[in-house]
Amino acid sequence: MKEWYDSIKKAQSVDKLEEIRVAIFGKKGVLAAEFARMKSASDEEKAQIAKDLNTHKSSLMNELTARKIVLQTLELQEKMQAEAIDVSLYSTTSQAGGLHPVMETMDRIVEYFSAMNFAVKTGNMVEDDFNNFEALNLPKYHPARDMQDTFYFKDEMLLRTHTSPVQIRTMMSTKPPIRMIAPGAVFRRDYDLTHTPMFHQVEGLLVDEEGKVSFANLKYILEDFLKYMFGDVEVRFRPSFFPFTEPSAEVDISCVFCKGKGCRVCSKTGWLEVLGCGIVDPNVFEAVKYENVSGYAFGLGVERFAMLIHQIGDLRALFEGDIKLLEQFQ
Ligand code: 2NM
Repeated sequence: MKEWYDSIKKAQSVDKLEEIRVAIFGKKGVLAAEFARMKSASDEEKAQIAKDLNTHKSSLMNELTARKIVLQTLELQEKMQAEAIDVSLYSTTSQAGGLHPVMETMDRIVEYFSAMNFAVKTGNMVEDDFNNFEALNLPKYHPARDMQDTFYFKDEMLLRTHTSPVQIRTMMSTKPPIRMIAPGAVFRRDYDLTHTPMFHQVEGLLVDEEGKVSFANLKYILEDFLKYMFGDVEVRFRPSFFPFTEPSAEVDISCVFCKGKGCRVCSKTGWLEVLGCGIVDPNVFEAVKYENVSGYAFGLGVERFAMLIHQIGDLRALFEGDIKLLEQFQ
């Protein structure tokens, strides 16, 4: 009998164990054979043999059951290990690309103004002093130039600090009326938690005959635009200053995070600054040799819009190219 106990202990699979079970307990198994042999024994012997055989029968059954549980557990573990899937791994199937949230936001802004009949114009990122500063009522040594930390090349060439040179070049080469926006990358020597040396702007310009363009016109379109971008928000205009517009205003929306109640993002004010705008300064029209015209202009930072729309708290997330972030914007 000992060999049968050993064979149970040594069985390495549930299948093998089943073979052993049949060999012991089956109709043609060893136990049946032993019980059959018993018939030829004497009566006293029979009782003893039957008792021994029954003891072995039940302990062999116990051994089998115990071993079966061990083997089943092991086999399940092996199967699970073999079939385990690392859900954080990328599949080998092709991955669809998607627009970066900054570009998606820029497209949406462009879409609004295109629908309002604004032409979309682009220009060069490398500009000259005249188009980036001088024509925008920012003469040399003007203190406002300190506000623009500029990347300079030699010969008064520079990386544009805003997209306004596109407006200047458009006015220099086209007769009024003008209705345009200039989306694109701009550059400033600024790098901290809330500033990157390259970011994106959309600026707009509308010029028509003198007296035809009012601050009310500007206010109307920007309010409509901001509701298109952010949904049901409050909009307010605050007096401000830009060298190229007079009067000038900064535009706030009620905080999209706390609905104006006051939170960390809006510094408890309930308002978020999103735009700058104003009536184009006569000095700008003089620089581009426009006469008897009036106009409005505005400018905004696209990264800031994207962050507010998608509730992205950290500007750097937009520049790190982290696939796991970008995948969420397909
Ligand atoms: C802003 C705010 C206010 C602006 C002015 C002009 C131009 F070329 F017509 F003079 N372009 N963009 C402007 C005005 C930009 O950005 C915050």
